[in-house]
Amino acid sequence: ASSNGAPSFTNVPIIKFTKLFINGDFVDSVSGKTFETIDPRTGEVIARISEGTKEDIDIAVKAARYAFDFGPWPRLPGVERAKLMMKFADLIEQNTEELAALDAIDAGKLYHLCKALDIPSAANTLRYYAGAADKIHGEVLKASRELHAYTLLEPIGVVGHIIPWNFPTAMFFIKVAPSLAAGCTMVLKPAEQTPLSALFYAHLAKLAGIPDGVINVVPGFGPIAGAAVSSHMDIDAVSFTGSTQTGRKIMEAAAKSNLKHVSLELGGKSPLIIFDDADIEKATELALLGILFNKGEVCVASSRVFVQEGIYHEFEKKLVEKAKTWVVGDPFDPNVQQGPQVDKKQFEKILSYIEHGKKEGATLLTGGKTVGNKGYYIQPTIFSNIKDDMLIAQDEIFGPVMALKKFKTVEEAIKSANNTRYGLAAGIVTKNLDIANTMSRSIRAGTIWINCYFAFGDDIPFGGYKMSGFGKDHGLQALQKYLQVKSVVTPIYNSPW
Ligand code: TXE
Repeated sequence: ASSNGAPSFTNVPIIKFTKLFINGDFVDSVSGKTFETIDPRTGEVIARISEGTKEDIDIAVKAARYAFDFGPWPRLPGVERAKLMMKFADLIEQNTEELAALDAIDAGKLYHLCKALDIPSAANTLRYYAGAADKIHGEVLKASRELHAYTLLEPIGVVGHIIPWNFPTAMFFIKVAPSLAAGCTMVLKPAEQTPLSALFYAHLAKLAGIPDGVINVVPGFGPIAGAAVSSHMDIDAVSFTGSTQTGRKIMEAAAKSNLKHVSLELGGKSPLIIFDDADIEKATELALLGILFNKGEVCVASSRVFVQEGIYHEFEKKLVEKAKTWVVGDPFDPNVQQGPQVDKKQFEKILSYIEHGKKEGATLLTGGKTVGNKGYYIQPTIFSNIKDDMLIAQDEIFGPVMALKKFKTVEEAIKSANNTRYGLAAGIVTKNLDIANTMSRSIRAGTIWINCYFAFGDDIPFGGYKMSGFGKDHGLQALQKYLQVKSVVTPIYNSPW
C-alpha cells in the first residue's frame, strides 16, 4: 500500500508540547494566536502550535539576557555544563522512538532512519561539544615591549538560532550544542513546518537540568518571529540555516539593527562528478542516494551529476533502471526509501521546476509525476541533456530532481562544477589520485567528498563558499562562532608602557 503513497497512521505519537518554551515554562503566545502544523503524508493538521510574534521574541530574549548576564550558565565551570549536556543527550536516547515519529509526521522523514540515525546522532553531537566545554581557553601571547598579555575566550552572549525543516533534529543540535558548550544562552526559532521535535527537546533540556532561560524555543513564521530575532537589539549573534534569499534578509536585518554577528548556511547546487574509471554499479547508487536521500530536501544534495563520456551510456541506463525501482511512500514503512515533500509549497515548487526543465529542452529520462492522490509525494526524476545555464542546472530545487550531464575532460568538469552561484559541497568518484587532487583543489566548495557522499561528522567543519554562506557548523570551528576573543594586557612590573 505504501508504494503508491497511501498513508498509514501507525506510530503517530500523542502531541504533548504545543506552546512556546520561554524561561523554563511552556506558555501561550501573547497574542493567543496559533498555527497549524501539517502532516505531509496527508495534508491534514497534526496539531495547533502557539504562534510566536515580536512580543514573544522580546520576552524570550529578556529571559535569555537575564540568564546570560546574571544566571549560572556562562559562569559554570565547563565540566559542569558538560555534565548537564551529557544528561540531555541520555534523555534524547531514552525518547528516540517518540522523537523519530515526531520528525516523521512533521517533516515526512523516514521513521526508521530517524530512529537509527538522526536522533542518536543528535545525542552524540551534544556529547561531542560537551567534551569541548572544559577545553575552551585563550592563549598567553608573546609580549612585544614589556607587556604581559593573554586572551580570554568568552561566550558571545545571547544567540538567535533560526533553523529550517529538512532536518529538524540535526539542525537543532548543530546550533544548540556548540552554543551551550560555549556558555551562551539562546532563542531558537524552529521552522513553521516542523516545530514538534524542537518543543520536545526544550522539555528534555529542562529535565536534564539546563537552567531556565538558557534555551528558549519560540515557533512562529519567518517574516514575523524570525525577523524579530534577526533585527533584535539585544541578540548578540544569529546563526541561520535556510535559503539564500532569507539569509540575505537576515544579514540585512543584522546590519540595520545592532550589527550582531551572522553566520549563514544556505542553499546549494552541488555537483557529483564521476570519472571513467569508476565502478558503475557503486557510482549509480551514490548518485541516486545523493539526490533522493531525504527526498532531495538536503542542502548538499548532488543535484548536478556529471559523468565522463566513456561510461556515460551504461551509467545512464543503470541509473534510470534503479530510479524506477526506488520506493516512494509512507515514511513509517521500513521498505520505503522516499517519503513526502515537507509541505504543499515545496511540493509545488518542485513540480514547477520539473515543468520548467521540460520547457527548457532537457530530456526527462524518468519520473516527473506525483505519486498517489493524497499528500506531497513526487517520483524520483532525472533530466539529461543538461546545459549549465538551464534553470534546473542553476537553481536549488530541493526535491528528487537530478540534472545529468556528460563531460569529456577534467578541465570541462571543473568548469561546469564551478558554474554556479553556490559552493556548498561536491563529490568526486575516481580511483585516480591525480584527478581527485586536482578536482578537490579546483572546486570552490566548502566540502569535497572523494568516493563517498554525505560523509558528515561532528568533528568535520561544514559550511559554504560563495552564495552558500559563511561560518561553519560542526567541528571545533562551530564553537568559535559562539565565542569572542578578549585581549587582556598589563605592563610587567616597572616597565615603561
Ligand atoms: O526557506 P527559508 P523556505 C531552500 C530550499 C527551499 C527554499 C525555500 O531551496 O526550497 O529554501 O524554503 C525562517 N527573517 N532551503 O521558504 O525561508 C523560516 O521561518 C528571519 C535550503 O522554508 O529560508 C525558517 O525557520 N527568518 C535550506 C527558516 O528561516 C526567516 C533549508 C528557513 O526558511 C525569514 C531550507 C525572515 N524574513 C530551505 N523568512 C538548507 N540550507 O538546508 C523565513 N525565515
